[in-house]
Amino acid sequence: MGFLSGKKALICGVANQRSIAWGIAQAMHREGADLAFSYPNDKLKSRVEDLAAQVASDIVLPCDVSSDDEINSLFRNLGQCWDGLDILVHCIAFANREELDGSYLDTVTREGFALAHDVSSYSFAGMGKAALPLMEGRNGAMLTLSYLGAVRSMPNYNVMGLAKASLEANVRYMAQSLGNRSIRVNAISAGPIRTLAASGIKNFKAMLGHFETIAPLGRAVTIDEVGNTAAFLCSDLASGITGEITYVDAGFSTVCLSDRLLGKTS
Ligand code: NAD
Ligand code: 0WE
Repeated sequence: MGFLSGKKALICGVANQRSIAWGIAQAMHREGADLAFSYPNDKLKSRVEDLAAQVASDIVLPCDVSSDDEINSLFRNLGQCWDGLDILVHCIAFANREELDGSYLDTVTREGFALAHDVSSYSFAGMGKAALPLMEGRNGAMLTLSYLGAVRSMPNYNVMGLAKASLEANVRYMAQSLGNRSIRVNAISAGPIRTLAASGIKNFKAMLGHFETIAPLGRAVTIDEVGNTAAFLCSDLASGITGEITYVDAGFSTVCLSDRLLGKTS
């Protein structure tokens, strides 16, 4: 019996089989959870339906998180399928592409700042709020995905870094807000992974190479590794953990100087 058996999880942010959300869905399915999925627009609907079928799910509902109406109808629709929800997984981020290329002050705009924070940070609180009636009284868990650019400056990550800083603060405030209802709220800060959101990012290959040089494990992380940690954090095995940012980054964020840069090979 898996450590998530009997749990119902909503996974938001699957775009394709490379999505981090898909790694999370597979791990949660393996551990016995029942799954539902959301998709943001008609273009992605059939792809998400096909992936959902692979993990025995036929609950696939629309939700563009930039709309309160869509967030509210997502949970109204989910309530027609399930009588409760144990796990909410948020793997959603967006900033204007032009603002992820160039120096921060050259690229940031008032509108782009608001959009990045709205879709990538507020939406977690907005979904948490709307999910609450279904999650009450079940020792539930919410999880989101962050990146080291939240707490360190990073070329080109720019306004997304600020949005991730806000998202990480959201994790702490949501954890405080929901603690007395026994709902836990956490984030995983993942190392760089080649996904749709990383495609077309300037110098991504060079960044991955640098990452592999510095990270103690000497390699990138996989969506399966993020998925396993996500499954743990959302399970009763992690009942004492809330408000936390857990790094799944092959140790990258813990390093000051790497052996490999001093020419050592072992
Ligand atoms: P991805 O492109 O597969 O997933 C991003 C998802 O966000 C997509 O499914 C997209 O449909 C969804 N999305 C964007 N705008 C939306 C909106 N308005 N409404 C609803 N959904 C919307 O890429 P990914 O890398 O799996 O990204 C998932 C999460 O992981 C993001 O929060 C990202 O910031 C984070 N992350 C990614 C990396 C990486 O290197 N790939 C590293 C750390 C954290
Ligand atoms: O969070 C992210 C990327 C999120 C993202 C990606 C895109 C590309 C397409 C948000 N909005 C958009 N908008 C688009 O139009 N990551 C952690 C991956 C990532 O993105 C970077 C990185 C890394 C790592 C951008 C610049 C530098 C590093």
